[in-house]
Order: sequence, then structure tokens, then C-alpha cells
Amino acid sequence: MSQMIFEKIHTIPTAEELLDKAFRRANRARKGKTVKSESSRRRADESMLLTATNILSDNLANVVRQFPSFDNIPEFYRELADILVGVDVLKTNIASVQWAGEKIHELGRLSVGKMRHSSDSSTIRKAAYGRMSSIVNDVDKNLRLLNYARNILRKLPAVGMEPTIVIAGYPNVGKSSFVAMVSSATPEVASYPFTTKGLAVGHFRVGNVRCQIVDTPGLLDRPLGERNEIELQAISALKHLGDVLLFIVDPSGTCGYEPDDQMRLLKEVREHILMPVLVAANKVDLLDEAPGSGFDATMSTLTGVGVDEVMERMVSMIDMEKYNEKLEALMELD
Ligand SMILES: Nc1nc2c(ncn2[C@@H]2O[C@H](COP(=O)(O)OP(=O)(O)OP(=O)(O)O)[C@@H](O)[C@H]2O)c(=O)[nH]1
Ligand SMILES: [Mg+2]
Repeated sequence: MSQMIFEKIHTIPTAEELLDKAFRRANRARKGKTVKSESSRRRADESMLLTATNILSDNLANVVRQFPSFDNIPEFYRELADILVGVDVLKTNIASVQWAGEKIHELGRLSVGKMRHSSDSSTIRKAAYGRMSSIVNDVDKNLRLLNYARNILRKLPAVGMEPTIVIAGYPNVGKSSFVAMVSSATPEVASYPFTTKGLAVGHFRVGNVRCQIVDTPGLLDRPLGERNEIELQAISALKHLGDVLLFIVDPSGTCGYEPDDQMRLLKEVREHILMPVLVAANKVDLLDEAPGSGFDATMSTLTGVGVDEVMERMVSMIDMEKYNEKLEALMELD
């Protein structure tokens, strides 16, 4: 039960590619037709123009159709699309492409009508070709932007409706290491901050229940307005996805940040979310003594010590009753 609404958007052609394709097909439509008499010449021009018109308007309409209506998609995906590209930007560019497709359709229809009352169908066809080319060239920038957006949006993970653990914490504390250890996901792990730049979803099973775990980018303790695009994705996941949150702290400080700063972030996060939180101190393999107070669990995502216990506690914290209510609410939306 997981789907990703941007996954099926195909590569979006440039103006040049569209025009090449349309005029190539149009030329092919002429082949085989004799051009001896005026009426047969007109038929050839008509068939060329109709072919070019259809290819262009169908392809442009198809670009538009592939994008979901941004007003009707899950909040989580709308927010991500807004962070990564801008929903208004997307809508404006889609509208331009739609307009171009309709304009070309109309132009083709009118020009074919004109041909029927003219002795010079070829001039009419060439004039129509010229105007179509300029309409398509005008939306080249829109097509390119939509293709750029498509390449970004299709990388978003599919998020299912399964019970969900979201991981959060400062950069470099071991979030991805934890996710890699307990689930099917293989996130990138590295010894520098902001390694994780987007969201990743892994799966695991508890008995016969399938759950998912969401790895998020690191968050710094700072005002919302100063957060970068990478952090905003993490916040979006916190707001919309989790049934329970694992907040990882690195009390060793090898992540490059003070434990006090990390604890301040925890406080801020708690103020903004409703789900239960488990606070785990990580990298205990580096500590000589117990990691101080404020932690519900300790672990090392390097050696594996304590990881199973953290996982068991997280799963037991998922309020299945609440989860089922959420699921029912989502079903009703469909
Ligand atoms: N000693 C020790 N190192 C660890 C442990 N867990 C993770 N690390 C190391 O800490 C660094 C950061 O780990 P990641 O899992 O990439 O951390 P992250 O929180 O996902 O980082 P960002 O994605 O950048 O926010 C890596 O070099 C890991 O090998 C641990 O328990 N002990
Ligand atoms: Mg990471």
C-alpha cells in the first residue's frame, strides 16, 4: 500500500525535440500522396498540418496530464514539492504548457479550414508551421523547468501507510547508521554533517506487521526561517509521517555539535509534534562513563549494542489504536 505520485512522470521533451518529432511525422504523412493536382496537393498539406498539430498538442497535453493536481495530493508530498520546486512555480509552468497545447490545436483547426477555401494550401501550411514553432519555442523554458522538477520529484521515496518510525536529530549523530542497521534501507553514512540530503524509507517486520522507518536529514537548533531546504524536508517528515519519533543524540560530541545544542533541538521538536518520542544516546562505545541524564536508552549504531532494545521499545510505543484511526481517516479521504 505505498505509492509515489511523481514516479510515473516521463522525461519531458524540449521544444526542439517536440518540433523535430512533429515535422518529421508530418513529412512522413505526405509520402505516398501524389501532388499532381491542386486538390491532391491540398490533401497532402492538410494531412501534414493535421499530423503536426496532433503530435504537438497531444504531446503538450500529455506533459500536463502527467503532473498530479497539486491541490489534491497528500499534504506531505505537496509540502515537499513546495520545498523542492515551489507549487506555484509548478502550477504556472504547467499552465503555460497547457495553453500552448490548446493554442496549437486551435491554430491547426483554423488553418485547415482556411486551406479548404484557398488555392495555395502550401503557404498556409508553412505559415501555420511557423506560428506553431514559435508557440512551442516560447514554452521551451517551461518544459525545461518541468523536466528539472520531474527529475527532483521522482526521487522522493514512496511512503506507505504502515506504522511509521521517524528518526531525527542533529547532523552526524548516527541516524542513517541506525536506519541501515534495523531496516531494508541502505542510506549513505559518512563522517560529515548533512550527509543525508533527502528522505529515505526502509521497512522492517515485527511478527507479521510491516512497519516503515524514515531516515531524515540532520536538523540544527535554529529558527525555522534560517533552515535550509534539506532540513525543511526533515521537518516535513516529522509533521506528516510518524507514529513515533526516535530522537538520536550524540553525547560524545564527535558529531561536531555540543550535547546542549542537541537537547535544545529536542525541546523545540517536542513542542511541535504530537507523537511519542524516545530519546537515545548514541555512540556509547566512545564514552568512558554513562552519558548523563535525559536519555530513555543508550546504544551504539557502530557495535550494535542497545539497538535491538531501542527498536523493541519504539515498536511498543506505536499506539496501534491511534494508528488505525489515522488509517481510517486516510481511507475516507480517498
Ligand atoms: N563511534 C561511533 N561512530 C558512529 C556510531 N554511529 C555512527 N557513527 C559514525 O558517525 C558518523 C555519522 O553517521 P551517520 O549515520 O551518517 O549520521 P547521520 O545522523 O545520518 O548524519 P547526517 O545524515 O549527516 O545528518 C559516521 O562516520 C558513522 O560511522 C556509533 O555508535 N559509534
Ligand atoms: Mg544521515
